[in-house]
Amino acid sequence: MDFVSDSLGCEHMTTILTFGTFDVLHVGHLRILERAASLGDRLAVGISSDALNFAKKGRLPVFPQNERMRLVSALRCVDSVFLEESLAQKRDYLLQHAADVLAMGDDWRGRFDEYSDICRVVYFERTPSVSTTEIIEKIRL
Ligand code: C2G
Repeated sequence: MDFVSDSLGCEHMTTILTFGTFDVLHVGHLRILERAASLGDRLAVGISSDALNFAKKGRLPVFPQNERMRLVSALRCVDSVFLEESLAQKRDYLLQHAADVLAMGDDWRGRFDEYSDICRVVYFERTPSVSTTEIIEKIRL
């Protein structure tokens, strides 16, 4: 258990938040979720909606949002999942979940530093040699 003290000196459970599409779930996804979970007591995961993905990447994910949410929420290291509908709402999501830590892969390094006024921001090294895009290409061949 990892407790932190609030301004009154009371201890509370630490909440970690992370975000991602988690399409075609693979070991790189599992590793970042496990490392994020190890930073505190509870891990909540914002799963990018299908619409957000379409806006960001110009294509829909292979697995629809409800299936991606079910898969991620079934992992032992994950306590809860919610739908991330807009990148611009990140601050609201962090506040709603009372996040102590925001954890992301280092492909996002620096991009979320602006939230360090409300939580600790941690970037983990991406797992090399595995990506959803490469898996999709391999299956297509
Ligand atoms: N990841 C990793 N190693 C890989 C692949 C992914 O550590 N080989 C991490 C990414 O760095 C990210 C998380 O797994 O932190 C989810 O990756 P994606 O599903 O690709 O997420 P993305 O589409 O980048 O969405 O608001 C932020 C977005 O929702 C992130």
